[in-house]
Amino acid sequence: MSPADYPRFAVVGHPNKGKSSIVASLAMDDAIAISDTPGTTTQKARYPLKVDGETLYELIDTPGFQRARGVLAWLKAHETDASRRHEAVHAFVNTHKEDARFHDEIELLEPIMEGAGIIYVVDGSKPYGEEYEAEMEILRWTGQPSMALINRIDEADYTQEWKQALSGYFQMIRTYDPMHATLSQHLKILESMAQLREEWTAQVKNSIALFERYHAMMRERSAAAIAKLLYRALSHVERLVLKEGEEAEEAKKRLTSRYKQRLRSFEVETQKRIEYIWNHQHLKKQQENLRLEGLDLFSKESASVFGLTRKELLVTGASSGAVTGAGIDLAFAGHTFFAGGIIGAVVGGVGAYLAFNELADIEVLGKKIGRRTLQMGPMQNRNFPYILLGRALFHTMHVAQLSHAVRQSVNFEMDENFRQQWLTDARRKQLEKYHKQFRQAKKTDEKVLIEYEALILEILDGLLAS
Ligand SMILES: Nc1nc2c(ncn2[C@@H]2O[C@H](COP(=O)(O)OP(=O)(O)O)[C@@H](O)[C@H]2O)c(=O)[nH]1
Ligand SMILES: [Mg+2]
Repeated sequence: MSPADYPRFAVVGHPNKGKSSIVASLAMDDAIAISDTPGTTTQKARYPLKVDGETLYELIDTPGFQRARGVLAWLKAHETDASRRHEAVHAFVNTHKEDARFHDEIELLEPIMEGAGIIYVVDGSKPYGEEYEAEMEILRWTGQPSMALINRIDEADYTQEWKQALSGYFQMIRTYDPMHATLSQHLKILESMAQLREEWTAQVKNSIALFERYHAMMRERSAAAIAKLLYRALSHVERLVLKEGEEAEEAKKRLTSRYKQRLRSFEVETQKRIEYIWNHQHLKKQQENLRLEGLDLFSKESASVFGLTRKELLVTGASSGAVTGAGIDLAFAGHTFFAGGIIGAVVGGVGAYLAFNELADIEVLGKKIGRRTLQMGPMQNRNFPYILLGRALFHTMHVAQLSHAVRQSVNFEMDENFRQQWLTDARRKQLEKYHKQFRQAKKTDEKVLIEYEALILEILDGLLAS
């Protein structure tokens, strides 16, 4: 596909006015170099927006003007005819390609002369000054469609002053804050870009529709990732084979630490995936770890988390003959233990019914049956899913709304009131139906997971719309 097949827009202006930030925001690319140091962008860089392999439009980040007055003086000296100003700029670019003094001007003028529309960026928190006039004049000489974006970097507001100054030079003037722009503000700028040239209108408008679809897809993928996290974390079973002579208490500690680590790693993986979905691969964040300390994983509720595996007991029971079978039957008097079914309730009580040391003493065919495997999970704590889900929703909501121009570390500390924002009693009831299945350690039906995903998406969409 030749570059002329899609609209292109060169983002230009003075150094350090947020050009790269605007490109990062509109291209949804968090890898673009943004810095307090003027002159960070030294080469033009093209950022095509591709959806399903099709380029909808391209944004071109450029270095800032350095010698606008020098360029304008040259242009005026070489102007032959006011109607041929475009050609004068062409001549300037052609004759200065190798001239290091005008490197930045060439970088930014070249794409414009090749047909790109102009997006001129100014800082609306700084007063207008004459030094901008030469830049605007040069851009006017190119004759290309043009729009000015007023970006207020600081508190002060000179927007009105700027609007007046810009109005003589640009077809359109808009305000845009790349650090906080919402999806709808982003789409509004695209609407304006679509109006710049008739030939571009259909394609850029089409990109708006595709963009909305793309956004919906990102929300869906996020919901799927969150659903998978909850399923994995709730159904996860961690097993540990006891070492010869190892105390159960010690093993229990090891197992607990492994189990917790695993749950945390599920969360970390999911967050990475969500950040990837929203093109925030380079995100730096401050965030508290998933806290599992207060959860009492060995509470009565979580009776099944600690004990021998069901299979192991079944094997033992079936093969051990009278002595052990009778012994264990005795120990679990009255429970239909080997028939299965209530294993969770019983195993949690193993310690009580039969101390681990006693269990270790029972031998079958020369092998000790006790103290061999400990098991933790599936998660029985009833509050845990809501903690994990709350954290995932909070994280996703913020990543989805985070500007791609942000380079500093983002604080993801969850505020106390967040739970009230999404977890009503009715929601909890809906969710609990699934969480209950996930913690039953049986393989959950794909259909159930899809239903659960849809429920998570509904919650996420609600949060993103509010
Ligand atoms: N607070 C704030 N900072 C901004 C905004 N736009 C840009 N910046 C900061 O201004 C500096 C220069 O931005 P950059 O995009 O690199 O400007 P460029 O030189 O025009 O490409 C960076 O430190 C940005 O983080 C804004 O809207 N608000
Ligand atoms: Mg830059």
